Amino acid sequence: MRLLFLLLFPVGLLAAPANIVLIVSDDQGYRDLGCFGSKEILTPQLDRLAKEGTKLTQFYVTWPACTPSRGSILTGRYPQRNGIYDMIRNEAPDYGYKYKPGEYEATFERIGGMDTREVLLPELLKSAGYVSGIFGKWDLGVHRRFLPLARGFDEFYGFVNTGIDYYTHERYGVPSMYRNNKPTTADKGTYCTDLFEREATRFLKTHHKKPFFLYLPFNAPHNASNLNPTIRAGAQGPESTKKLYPHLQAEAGFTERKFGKYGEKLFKVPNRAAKRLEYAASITAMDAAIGRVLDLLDHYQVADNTLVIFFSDNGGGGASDNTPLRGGKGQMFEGGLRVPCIIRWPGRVPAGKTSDAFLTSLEILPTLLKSCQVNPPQDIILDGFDLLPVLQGETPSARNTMFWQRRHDIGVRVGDWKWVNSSRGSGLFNLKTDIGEQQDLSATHPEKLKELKQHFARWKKQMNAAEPRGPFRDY
Ligand SMILES: [Ca+2]
Repeated sequence: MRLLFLLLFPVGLLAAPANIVLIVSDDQGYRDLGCFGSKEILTPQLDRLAKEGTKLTQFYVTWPACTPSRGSILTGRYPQRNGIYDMIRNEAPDYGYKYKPGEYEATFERIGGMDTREVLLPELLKSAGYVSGIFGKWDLGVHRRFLPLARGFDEFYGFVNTGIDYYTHERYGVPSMYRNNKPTTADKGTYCTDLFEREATRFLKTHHKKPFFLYLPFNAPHNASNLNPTIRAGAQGPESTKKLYPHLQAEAGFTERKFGKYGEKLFKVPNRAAKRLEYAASITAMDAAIGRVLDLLDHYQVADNTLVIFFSDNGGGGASDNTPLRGGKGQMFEGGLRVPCIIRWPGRVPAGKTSDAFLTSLEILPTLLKSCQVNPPQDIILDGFDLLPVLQGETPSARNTMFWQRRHDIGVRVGDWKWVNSSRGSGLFNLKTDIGEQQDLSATHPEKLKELKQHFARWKKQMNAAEPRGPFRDY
């Protein structure tokens, strides 16, 4: 019977390995998409993606800020397991210090990186004949042995550090844009979202006939990493999309304020409306770029065989809206960790549905390996599972626990219960009845609190026993 079936239908049509387009935005708020309830931010293309796919409302990342979250996406492992459990960044520019070039080269931002013993997703896909490209934010190390081409990617155009000015592509005055293994300033002055779109569409034109992995981590709507406090106070949007927000343009202006780290000096900085305007415009520009990538998948008639995943690398900061979640970027409350996520795979993932299953970015790598018909490596512990059967309604989510640690801040979710122990606030919350984490139930539910603490202790023990991985582990 099977033989007859194979004779009647070309094997390729039965189950071709999927193409992947993985789109990650940077610091986008939980509500900062039309399809996640924003009445203000214009995201027609992401809304289209949600209409054609499934929207995930309880999807978490592994860390409330950039670098470790991105490390987990590509390794499928907790930050504490793969060794990147803090930022690869220098704090000194935050305090107004400007590095001399030679001095900067020896700082952690320039020498830190994802442990080379970690196996990243594109490396696994390579064995199955995939071509992989990354266009946008790398954030996992600058030395050649850490750069995308050493980690399985075939092409790279983007910035190596954790944030840049959208136009100069500099990080606190230092050029950060690379093409493959070499720094480049060839496109200085051009809005970077346009450049990532240019490279992504070029990649698709060249490679749409092969199985491909297109990783598109935009920097939008992250703050510009500029030494000038007026610029660095927020994102940067192009004029073309700013004009779509006339109410914010009308209110945009400046205000004067001090920055503790810059001393007593008064700085003229954008007011709330001006910051929101830049932020909103940067999202809408990214949305348009995403639309052109989706159009190209249609044009090449590969959309039906392409798994498109979108989510934000962590919760929204500054000018974002994380409603109804508490807190934001950097925090252990839901606003820092729960992010908007959309998954589209025509015919495989239900269209126009919303899933409230408990899922995380640890599920991304196993899902992609399964979709690409690549066996997971046997000697590596992965922390997630294939989430497609959950979206297909075949099985409930296998995830019942999730753990977060950022320095001394801790977050634990077990079932509907969440325990937060952090410098920004603490408590035991029932997310089922209190999504905003307003009511601390630790006094009335001491047994539940004890149970969550025990879960955390077991996880911590497991992470401490994991293979030693750099650069943060104390070994
Ligand atoms: Ca981020």
